[in-house]
Amino acid sequence: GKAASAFELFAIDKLLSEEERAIRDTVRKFGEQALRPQIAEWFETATLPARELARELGKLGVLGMHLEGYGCAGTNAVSYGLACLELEAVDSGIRSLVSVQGSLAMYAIWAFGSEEQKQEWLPRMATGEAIGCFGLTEPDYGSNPAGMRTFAKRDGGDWVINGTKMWITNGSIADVAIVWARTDDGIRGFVVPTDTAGFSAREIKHKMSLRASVTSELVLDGVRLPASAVLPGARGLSGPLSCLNEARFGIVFGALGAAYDCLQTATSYAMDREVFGKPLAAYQLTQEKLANMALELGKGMLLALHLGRLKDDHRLAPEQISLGKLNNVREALWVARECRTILGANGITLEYPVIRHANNLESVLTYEGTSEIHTLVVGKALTGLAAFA
Ligand code: TGC
Ligand code: FAD
Repeated sequence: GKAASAFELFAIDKLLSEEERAIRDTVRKFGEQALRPQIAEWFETATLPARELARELGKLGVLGMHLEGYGCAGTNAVSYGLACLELEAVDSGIRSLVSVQGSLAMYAIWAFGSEEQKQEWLPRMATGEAIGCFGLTEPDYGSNPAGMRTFAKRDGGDWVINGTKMWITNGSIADVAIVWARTDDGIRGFVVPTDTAGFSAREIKHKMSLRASVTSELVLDGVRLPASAVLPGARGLSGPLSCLNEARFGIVFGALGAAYDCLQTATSYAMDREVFGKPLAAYQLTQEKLANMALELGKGMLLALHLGRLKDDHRLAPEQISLGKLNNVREALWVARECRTILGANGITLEYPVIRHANNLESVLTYEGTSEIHTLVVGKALTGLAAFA
């Protein structure tokens, strides 16, 4: 018989424009040719060639692709989501590089920066010549960034920043860090060139997840910046949280890419693998797994596309992004683990992408707001009662 993929079964292509499909196919081809052959090695050795990759991704046009002007492509939100899905089908670490660059660092400057800051950084970040990172989380304040300790004080016309940021993607390879700090005037964002005296970054080693991604600790020890370094348009926690909305949106699609890659792998494995005299895919228990996974993938994609259409219509609310991030990452992780069982012992090796995706998705479940935090955002939307504290 003929085998269809989960997305084919749901006729997902019917919901995409010709341009959206073309962008998706271009990113998919890049992923298959330039990334997939090397990804397992980058993961195993924890050596992502991020600088070269950033330039290639810049050439591909995906860095800040959903932003307008300053060398950015200005695509719609759905296209950006599809690009995230294709990149994460290779590895969540690659999608992280693109998310942090485009949705966090570039978006912060694009949405809240001065004209000067935009001109200085955005065109070079769009080509991947300059790499950005986004420092919100601290060692003692992850889910609750309102408690941050990093402080920026005025000194004449200057700002002087002291503090530590933790778990910062691209931190030790970045040319520019967007650093969020408490001031006498509430939380503000700063554009910090990483060669500024007093700034240092240390790569975090021994990760068992997102190994094909650079994660770092940032130390700001008396970092002195001119008045022009502050992001003029961002005041209070809504500044960084608005950037998170962008990156979380990309993850709603991205996580499905990792799950899709697992399901494709497990399906073809089950058709080839013979157990007790016939293909594993011909057993009802296996088909039940495949059917339930295809359902979650298809439903997740319908949700992602619905949220994408709302976003393109400027009607997407943060709590709706939480619905998508919570559901799609949770289900993607479940799919990855279920696929792992289909591969048996082969499921635990890097010969197949499944355990790599499963391990990566543990980080995706935690970053950009943990599943518990998104549950509480949804709970607040349903009841009007905040249960965070
Ligand atoms: P709360 O008092 O509710 O709000 C404070 C201010 O923020 C506004 N706001 C938002 N604005 C825009 N978008 C949102 N999603 C917003 N949520 C809230 C709110 O209106 C208010 O504005 P104003 O003007 O009245 O001051 O805030 P809270 O302190 O109770 O916190 C709420 C909570 C827990 C949901 C929030 O703190 C949160 O989302 N925590 C999770 C932190 C998080 O996600 N960190 C991620 C760090 S970056 C990262 O992980 C990158 S990984 C990237 C990769 O590699 O892909
Ligand atoms: P905590 O906040 O200490 O949470 C621990 C546990 O407590 C979690 O299960 C959490 O859900 C739960 N919890 C917390 N509050 C509540 C509550 N009110 N009710 C019930 N349960 C609760 N951050 C950045 O700023 N920039 C980056 O680029 C970045 N990249 C990252 C890359 C990786 C690979 C990882 C793993 C993390 C990254 N982060 C980044 C940090 C990430 O955003 C935080 O890890 C995340 O927000 C959770 O914070 P935490 O680890 O301090 O956990």
